[in-house]
Amino acid sequence: MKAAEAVLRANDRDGYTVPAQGLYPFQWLWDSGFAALGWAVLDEERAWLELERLFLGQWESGFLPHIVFHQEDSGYFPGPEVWGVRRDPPTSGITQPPFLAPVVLHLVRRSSERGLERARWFYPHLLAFHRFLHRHRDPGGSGLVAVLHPWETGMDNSPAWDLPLKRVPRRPFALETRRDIQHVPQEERPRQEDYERYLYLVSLFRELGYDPDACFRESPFRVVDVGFNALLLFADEALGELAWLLGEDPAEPKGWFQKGVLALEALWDEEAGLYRSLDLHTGERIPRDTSAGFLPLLLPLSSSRVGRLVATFRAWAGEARYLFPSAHPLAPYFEPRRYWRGPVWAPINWLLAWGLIRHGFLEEAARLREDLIALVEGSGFCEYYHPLTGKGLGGRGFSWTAAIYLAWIG
Ligand code: 9WN
Repeated sequence: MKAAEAVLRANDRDGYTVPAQGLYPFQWLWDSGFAALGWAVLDEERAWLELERLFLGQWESGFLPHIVFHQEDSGYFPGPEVWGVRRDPPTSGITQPPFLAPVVLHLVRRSSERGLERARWFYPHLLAFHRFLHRHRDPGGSGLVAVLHPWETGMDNSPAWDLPLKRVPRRPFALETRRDIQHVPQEERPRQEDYERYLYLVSLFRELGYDPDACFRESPFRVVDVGFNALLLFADEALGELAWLLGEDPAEPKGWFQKGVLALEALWDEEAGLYRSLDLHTGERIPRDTSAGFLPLLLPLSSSRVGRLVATFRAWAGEARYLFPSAHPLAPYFEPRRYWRGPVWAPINWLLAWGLIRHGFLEEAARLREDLIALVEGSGFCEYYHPLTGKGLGGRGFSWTAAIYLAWIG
């Protein structure tokens, strides 16, 4: 507990938490949601502050960027000069999984009347962000939203993006420009080819002035990510509950939630026994099995659907020493050391456990918790872990791993 606290305190930058010193020296959207869960165990006030700092980066349109560059630091690429977003503080121009309303609700539930007062400030800001996503990322009103960049999914080099990324041209740049591989071995990071495509998309959105509708129209990468959508719908549900607690009208978030939960069924793949993401350029589900496909467990599902999903979960569990691998452990694209292509990630364990508990699968949820605790106690607070050996990978002294550990044992 003390060691986890020390990680969060070392990564604290006067009110916001950097994911890891050196590797990620700014504030990231979904990382801050998880960091707040850890801060809540230590210092409730600090948890609220984390989220307030994040909203300093919110745009007038309601859009919430995935990075807020609160201070200068040349240790990360691409930095603010590449994004070219002229704001104070500067930000990136893409978003990340909107995992914030459930965190606010969690903080309200843990705290007293005062928590509800804090939530009152967040409500319109969260509503504006969700409205942005439902309007500009789902212009046809399907109920599900699109992501336009693999970084928006938070699972950057997931095998699920291999096929849709092929449509994205490469924007060659020198390997030395990258900072990540100065901090972490290259075999644990996305490949250079992927980075060149990531950078192409950034320059395209910049040229389009980050106009949301133009970006949606023009992006060669347009995907309905099952993970992003499960988290958005989970957050819509939480937003509806917050509205109710605050005496606001919950109709809008409730409407998004109900429509989205029905629409999500289009992502179910009966043969795989798992949800899969949809490539909007082809209209086809992407034939890759990743941990994101289990995130709909966070939502109300029929018991037969949950039963099948849990059977798939157990099959994966039989193939990995440590849960939960980010890609199918028997698939040809499984790479147990490379980032989102196999390793175990603390926040995903936590989200999956939350979903399993919702549906009464307490044993599976307990295994996710025990495995994460064993990984941390064996290898320290790493960014991710090898699912077969338990070796720690990626950045060290990692905030979300420490925060989830605290939330679980605190
Ligand atoms: C790009 C900060 C972030 C996480 C993402 C993770 C990684 C960034 C990168 O680090 O992405 O946003 O440069 O690799 O994939 O989930 O939020 O921890």
